[in-house]
Amino acid sequence: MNAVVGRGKYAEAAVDAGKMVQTAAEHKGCRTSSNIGQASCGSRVGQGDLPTEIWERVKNHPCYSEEAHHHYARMHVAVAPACNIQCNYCNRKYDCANESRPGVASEKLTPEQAVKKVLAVAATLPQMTVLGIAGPGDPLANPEKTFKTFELVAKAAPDIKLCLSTNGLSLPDYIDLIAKSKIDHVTITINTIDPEIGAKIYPWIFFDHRRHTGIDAARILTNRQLQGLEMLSERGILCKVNSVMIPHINDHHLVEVNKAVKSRGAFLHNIMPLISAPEYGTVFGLNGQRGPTAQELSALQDACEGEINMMRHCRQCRADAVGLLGEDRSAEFTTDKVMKMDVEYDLDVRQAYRDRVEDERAAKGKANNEELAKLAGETSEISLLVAVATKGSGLINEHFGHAKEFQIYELSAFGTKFVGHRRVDVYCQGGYGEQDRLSTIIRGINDCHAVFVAKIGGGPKGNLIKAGIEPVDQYAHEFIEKSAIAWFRSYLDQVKSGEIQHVKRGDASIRQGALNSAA
Ligand code: CLF
Ligand code: SF4
Repeated sequence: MNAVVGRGKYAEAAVDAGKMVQTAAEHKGCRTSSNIGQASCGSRVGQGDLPTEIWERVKNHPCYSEEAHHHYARMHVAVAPACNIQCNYCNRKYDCANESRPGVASEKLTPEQAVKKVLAVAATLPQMTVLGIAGPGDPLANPEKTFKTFELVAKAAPDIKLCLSTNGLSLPDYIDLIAKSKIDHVTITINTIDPEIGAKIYPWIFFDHRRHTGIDAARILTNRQLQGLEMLSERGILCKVNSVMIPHINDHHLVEVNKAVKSRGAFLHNIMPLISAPEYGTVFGLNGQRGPTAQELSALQDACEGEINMMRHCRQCRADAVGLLGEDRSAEFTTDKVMKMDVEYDLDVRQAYRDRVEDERAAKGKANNEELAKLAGETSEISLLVAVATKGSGLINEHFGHAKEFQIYELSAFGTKFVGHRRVDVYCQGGYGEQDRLSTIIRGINDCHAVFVAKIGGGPKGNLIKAGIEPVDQYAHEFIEKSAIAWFRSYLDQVKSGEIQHVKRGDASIRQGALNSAA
């Protein structure tokens, strides 16, 4: 199959690479369900239909594989302060918002400090498998520091994968160096392929020794991004495209972007919500531009889902993030602390840890598949959402009151499908629960039929039941998908027997009655 199909009119004008792109995007059938035999990096349990060579490159990358993000961590080093464009959602006081959320400014590091930090983290967290450079500006606007850091890390820690995130303006100039530096994963932020839309997002770029503005700036940026994507795809470098969803500016247009990047060989598309709180001082924040709701984001991700994998587990992490996605251990690795650490970086210890994780993943896959097999022949069209409190490892292992986020799964006769996460304020405040926070948490997961937790107190349990959300703690410390499927089978049985009545998500009123009588 030829991966270059259906170029859009803007892209047509933008790039003429003249070659067909043979890439990882050629594989088909990307679903994020756990169906046995279902394929792709979205597959919950294995390689599926991904070529072995591609699978080996994504299976331990927490951003490129949703399943891997339960087990493996990434870290960023903030070696790239400068930027060559201006985005209306960015305030330079903070990290690059193309790969992070605003509100935190990273400590800037030299390449030598960065490699010491990488070794310190690698020695402490054997689950850290990927080093990314994602700011705080644009890595390719700081090429010396960026490539020096990658070079030092590749020599000192050869088992760590190298990952780069860029706005794409300088990308075509560095393809050879990226390939030579063994950078295996590149993210390009592409918010539009229409220069008129681009002019509403980018007030200026600095290119070819001068500043460009308006439609001219946006056209140059788009051309360079798409050209860079094609060139990377031709080299077999895995590309993820990030897009910031900006309601009424590029939201509907992102479906076109999705097609354009898919046709150029992108492996994964990550549509992230605009964050535009006024306190961050961005143009969008100050002019009242809102971000999308969780439902709007989810609907757009659904609309784009097809042959290209959609990333739904991005946590918009900071340019010095450390740890599993969703946890932030950067405070343990400040420059002061790292420089004082005696680092023992031991490849064997790290490999032994990964072997243990692989055993756990295999056990999880087997358990999930066995449970899923019990759904075979199920014809119910019911699908519903559940929330899960987890600290990682694919287990239901977090208390309701300690959860900083809930992972959201869709359950249906096809199995489970990870559809996102919802950040929440922690309910438990050292021995007592905050009632206001509980109300906010319940509102945040109100479209879910159940919440799976390792433990939950009587107070929140009662409130959840009143809200029509079933608190489920009987699967504490068991695998998420296996437990969710077991619960779903029992739910279907109750619906079929007339014990409960199924209501569509978001409408908890009827189910509330059923739960109240059960409480
Ligand atoms: Fe970092 Fe980005 Fe590499 Fe991941 S993050 S450079 S691809 S290692 Fe991941 Fe963080 Fe989302 Fe980025 S969750 S913001 S997608
Ligand atoms: Fe800010 Fe990143 Fe945009 Fe540069 S590319 S302006 S650092 S969001």
